[in-house]
Amino acid sequence: MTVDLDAALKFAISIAKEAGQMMRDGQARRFSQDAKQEEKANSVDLVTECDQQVEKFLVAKIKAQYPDHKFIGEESYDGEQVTGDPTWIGDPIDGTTNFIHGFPMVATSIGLAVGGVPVLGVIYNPFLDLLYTGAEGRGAYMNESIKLPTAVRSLDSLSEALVAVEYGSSRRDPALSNKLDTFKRLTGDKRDGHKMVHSLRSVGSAALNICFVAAGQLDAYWEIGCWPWDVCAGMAILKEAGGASYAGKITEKSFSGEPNASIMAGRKYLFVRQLPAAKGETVRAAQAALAKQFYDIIE
Ligand code: 2AM
Ligand code: CA
Ligand code: CA
Ligand code: CA
Repeated sequence: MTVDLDAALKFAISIAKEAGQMMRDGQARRFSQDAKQEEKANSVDLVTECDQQVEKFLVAKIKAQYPDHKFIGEESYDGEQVTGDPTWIGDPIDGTTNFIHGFPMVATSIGLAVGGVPVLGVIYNPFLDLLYTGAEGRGAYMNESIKLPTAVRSLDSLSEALVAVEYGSSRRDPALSNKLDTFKRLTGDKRDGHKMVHSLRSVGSAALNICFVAAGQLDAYWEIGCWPWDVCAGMAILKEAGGASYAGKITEKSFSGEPNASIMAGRKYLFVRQLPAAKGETVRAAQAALAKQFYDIIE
């Protein structure tokens, strides 16, 4: 089944904008009613009525436009696997905790995978009116006019990097301690044997983190625990912006050949931005070298 990506992109942008309006309205309504949210797995894994409304809206629009395509989304997920069929993979609200608090790092994320590979992504932050898009062979853009990446500086070592991380919704030890240990190894002083990256950022939206890496505004994003709806759209955008996605269990082989692995490779991810090709080295090799420095710290 072939998909007209130009038409699909136009369609995805239009439903993302509509979803954005639902999110602005939903947030205003929540604040005026002092609405409460539901807890899923625990008291930091939250969902609102708006998450569910937006997902229902996306499903209905996609089913009407593409009756032969599949859909996987966070709020209706029931164990579906990503197959080779055209599959829309969406997160109605990425950054639900931010949405609840009114912190404006919130987005709707709409991706399309064909053959198990993300080929199209639309990520819209309605609170800052930021739209990130990408489709295979067509480049990646911010607000439909600014081509990504906007900034490509050299980056000789991970210690020069600005890196996104998140705390996730599982706060149990030893998983949390392991994560915090990694944060320490990344940020700690060189004299104590740590990497001393420029800093870590935790803005609370996986989709937006990947967009910032695609734009070159962040150097890398490391995550454990992502689901396909957190990364599908972002991976399509990042690939078109010349960035690299490393997914799943990392072995030496992960750093050879093409990155941008399958979205079901596992729940660990590392995203690296576009880099300038230096001294006869390819961009891919430079990105792999940076990823390797990362994995020497975290694996
Ligand atoms: P959500 O808002 O759609 O739930 C902040 O923690 C970011 O990580 C958000 O993008 C959030 O998505 C996502 N997230 C939620 N639970 C997670 C988990 N267990 N592991 C990794 N990311 C998670
Ligand atoms: Ca969630
Ligand atoms: Ca999410
Ligand atoms: Ca979500």
